[in-house]
Amino acid sequence: MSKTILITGATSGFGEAMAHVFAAAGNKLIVTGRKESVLARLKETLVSKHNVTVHTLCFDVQNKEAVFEAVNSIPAAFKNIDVLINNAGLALGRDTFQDANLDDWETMIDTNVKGLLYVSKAVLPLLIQNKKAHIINIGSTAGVEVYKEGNLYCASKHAVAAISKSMRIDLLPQHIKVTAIHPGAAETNFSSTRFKGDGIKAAAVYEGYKALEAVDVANVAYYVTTLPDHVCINELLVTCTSQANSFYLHK
Ligand code: NDP
Ligand code: 8X3
Repeated sequence: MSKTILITGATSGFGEAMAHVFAAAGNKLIVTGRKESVLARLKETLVSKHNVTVHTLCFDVQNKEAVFEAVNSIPAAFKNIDVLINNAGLALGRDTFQDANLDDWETMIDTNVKGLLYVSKAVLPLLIQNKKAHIINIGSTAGVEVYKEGNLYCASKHAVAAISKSMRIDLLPQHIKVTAIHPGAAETNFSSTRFKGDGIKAAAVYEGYKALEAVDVANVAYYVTTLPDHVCINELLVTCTSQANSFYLHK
């Protein structure tokens, strides 16, 4: 049966791949991001390829007012949201605690933690009305183990793991499933953003092994939404076969 899926950070990487996977299965989509023209192109592609209904919402998850305004503007035909995917996020820098940049830390907290909270709070009344909704939070292996020079990114993803656990407890009476997906290294724009456009450093992250692709994570996100109403996958740690955890990557 067709569901309505709201995806944050749909302009690239996992979010874009999720939009394609959920659309291919005939779902109705609300795709969100910061880049209006990219969202418009994505909508055009999804509609023409999969013949689905798509609504776009352009906002920065760091901006509380913009988040609530955007969610309040969702047309009636899209308001029965079945699945919220909190995917928008980023790492900035790979520095020791003593060298890391405070602005980078603040952007990661504002995006990965506060942004996820704002979007969840704004969408929650619609999820509660739905009566059998599902929240999927994209964490990371960095939210399971802290690695060298990962300081604030790891902390922000540990927060995503903790928030997911807390949501799952508090939302039990509302019958809302909460799944935290923790991917390992995946080849997207993630490293280019982390290294601020340094393509050599970004490419080096994925050299010598076959990393996850965005579509792998999208397929996992889709899978967790296909289970019976009474079955909830609480957490999933997903790495490529060459990676065991944050520390062991066979190149
Ligand atoms: P990408 O950089 O390819 O995609 C990130 C998406 O998040 C983009 O659409 C980006 O939009 C959006 N985004 C970032 N900041 C904001 C913001 N303030 N407001 C709205 N949208 C925003 O990376 P991934 O697809 O890899 O990352 C998706 C999620 O997966 C992130 O939460 C990341 O931490 C997590 N992750 C990634 C892993 C990896 O190895 N790739 C592994 C584990 C987790 P814009 O283009 O405007 O910046
Ligand atoms: C992204 C994976 O290992 O760079 O969350 O933290 S890692």
